[in-house]
Amino acid sequence: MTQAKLETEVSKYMSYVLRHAPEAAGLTLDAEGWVSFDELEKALMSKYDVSRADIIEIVENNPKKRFTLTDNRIRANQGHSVEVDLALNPVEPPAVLFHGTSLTNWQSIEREGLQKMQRHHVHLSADVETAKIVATRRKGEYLILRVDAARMFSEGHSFFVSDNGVWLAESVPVQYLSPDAGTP
Ligand code: HQG
Repeated sequence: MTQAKLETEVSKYMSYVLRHAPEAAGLTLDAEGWVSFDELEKALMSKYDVSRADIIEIVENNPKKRFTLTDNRIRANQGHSVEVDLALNPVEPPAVLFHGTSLTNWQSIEREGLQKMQRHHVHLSADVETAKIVATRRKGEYLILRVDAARMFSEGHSFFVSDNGVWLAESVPVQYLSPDAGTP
């Protein structure tokens, strides 16, 4: 395996462990999702041929900055399904946010709005390109939704932003959604 391939595999495993299944690596997250970096390092080294320097590089070079490593602790910045409280403060969002999904979800989204499903929040992005990347990772035709975040915020809904710039909301009721013009 090339070094680049190995780093991608380790990074994916880190997302899996830190977001969804810490017990798979014998780890326990604290209430805010942090785990000792030494313990994570031990778990990764028992599974992969990586050094501490490699792991630090994976964290630093991660294209979406998925992890924060500080004070010898590490956590995933967003995307959890396990119970954690990231202790994010509500903030005013940009006027418009985007969500990319698959077109087949539209009937159900039209009925019940965007729901957080297995995660803690609905994930939104400030730019349409990111939404398109998320959408095209799914099978079939994609759909980009535009969220009227300004109106949603002014009508009392809270927004949060993760340390790596993903916008988060509890849900997005359908009256704030419209298909983006760029959608096929
Ligand atoms: C859909 C990646 C039917 C929703 C990305 C999505 C993101 C509904 C799916 C992050 C629905 C949930 C999250 C409804 C929502 N009816 N379908 N009422 N409400 N959905 O994976 O946003 O690379 O939990 O549209 O960049 O796709 O992992 O969310 O298609 O930030 O760091 O239900 O994952 O980040 O899927 O992706 P997900 P997502 P990472």
